[in-house]
Amino acid sequence: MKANKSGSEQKQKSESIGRRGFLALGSALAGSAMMGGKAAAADSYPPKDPDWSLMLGPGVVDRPYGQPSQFVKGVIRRNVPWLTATQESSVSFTPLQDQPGIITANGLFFERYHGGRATVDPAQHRLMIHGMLERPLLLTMDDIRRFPSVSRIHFIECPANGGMEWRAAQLNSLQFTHGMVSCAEWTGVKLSTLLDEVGLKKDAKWALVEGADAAHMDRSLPIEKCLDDVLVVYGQNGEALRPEQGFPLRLIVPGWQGNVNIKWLRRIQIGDQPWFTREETSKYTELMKDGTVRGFTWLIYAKSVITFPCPEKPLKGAGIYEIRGFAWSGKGKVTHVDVSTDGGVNWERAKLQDPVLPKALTRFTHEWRWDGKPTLLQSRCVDETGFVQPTISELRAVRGVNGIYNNNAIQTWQVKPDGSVYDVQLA
Ligand SMILES: Nc1nc2c(c(=O)[nH]1)N[C@H]1C(S)=C(S)[C@@H](COP(=O)(O)O)O[C@H]1N2
Ligand SMILES: [Mo]
Repeated sequence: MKANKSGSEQKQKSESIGRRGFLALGSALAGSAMMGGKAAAADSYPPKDPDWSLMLGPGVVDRPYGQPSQFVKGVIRRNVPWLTATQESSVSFTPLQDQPGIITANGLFFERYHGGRATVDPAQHRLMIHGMLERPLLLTMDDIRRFPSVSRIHFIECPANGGMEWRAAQLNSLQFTHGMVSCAEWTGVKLSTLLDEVGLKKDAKWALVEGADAAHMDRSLPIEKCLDDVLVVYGQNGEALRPEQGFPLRLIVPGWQGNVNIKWLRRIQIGDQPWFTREETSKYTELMKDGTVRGFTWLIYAKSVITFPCPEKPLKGAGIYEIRGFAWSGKGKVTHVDVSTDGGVNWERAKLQDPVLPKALTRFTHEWRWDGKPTLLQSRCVDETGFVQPTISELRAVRGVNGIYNNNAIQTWQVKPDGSVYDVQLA
């Protein structure tokens, strides 16, 4: 890049200059690798033929079920050992720092169990629909597959995502601060289709949905939501639902807290009032600043996070980078994401990458020239209802710090001169 361009000219042409800058960086890195300790590896660089191109590889069905490359190690779900007393009532986190697109690989989808991962035989599994309706039903998996089907891409986020960061930044890791969100393409039946089949009675206002795991996890859902976009799914990203996600059948409640997305779904009871189950009294309520408790806080509000750079993915020297991240909202589509490279003083509009889908992870990118100085990176999501992702101070002013759930605060990553990145909070 020429050094003698005026500031305004550089700004106008930042797109094209940026692109050339990226390329220059690429060749510089290759050059330094050749001169460094990796000289031997240069024997395999083009135009020479590397060893692996001089012999046949394993043939088809060498691995009847595919796996990631043996060189992709460490891209795995992880847990925080001190967080829970047992592994059966616990959570593992998605490595968002290594997720390139909006779909989470099935093997990396975060897990949240209240009673461990149930092993359910699909031939023995039944879904019972009963209560205030005309025709109660006991459905087999074959029955469920005969109904008209739909496929939708939606995130699931546990509202405890970020719950360890209410008082202070304490986990120096994107995987642990944000990895309780994942996104998949789900295939199954609209719950409204099933409810149409059973015929709701006039006073039907609520549904109790219950799982077949040891926790028998159950939640009350308002009938309006059930008739809107709730799905009963058996397919996940091109294959059967994974056991971790509730094989053979789970509920998807788009944009609502993870815990209402009941896995190993076995029962739907229709009634005229909520059940006030353990999960909506003792659990999944929020202790507010004034000592009152909020319940039935179902919605996931607008949220975003920068996934590159992040603590797991530091910067390698000053230069041009593409800041990358995900944004999502339980209210609908993400309309824009702003990025700040100076701790929230100035904001620039990031690019949203297709597809931009309602209640799905949405990818954003932003070109940035890092001057090598310490700085603070942030992203801020705005959804189609105009809701703006808040700062942690704004959230604390309303909710205090007693709660665990629904921390959708703007994340701040501190970049140090050596390129390392830290989880911090601004006062
Ligand atoms: N039956 C049953 N359903 C359940 C749970 C459970 O423990 N049992 N956990 C809930 C919680 S708290 C969350 S956040 C989501 C997590 O879904 P995932 O494990 O597929 O990521 O499932 C929900 N559905
Ligand atoms: Mo959850």
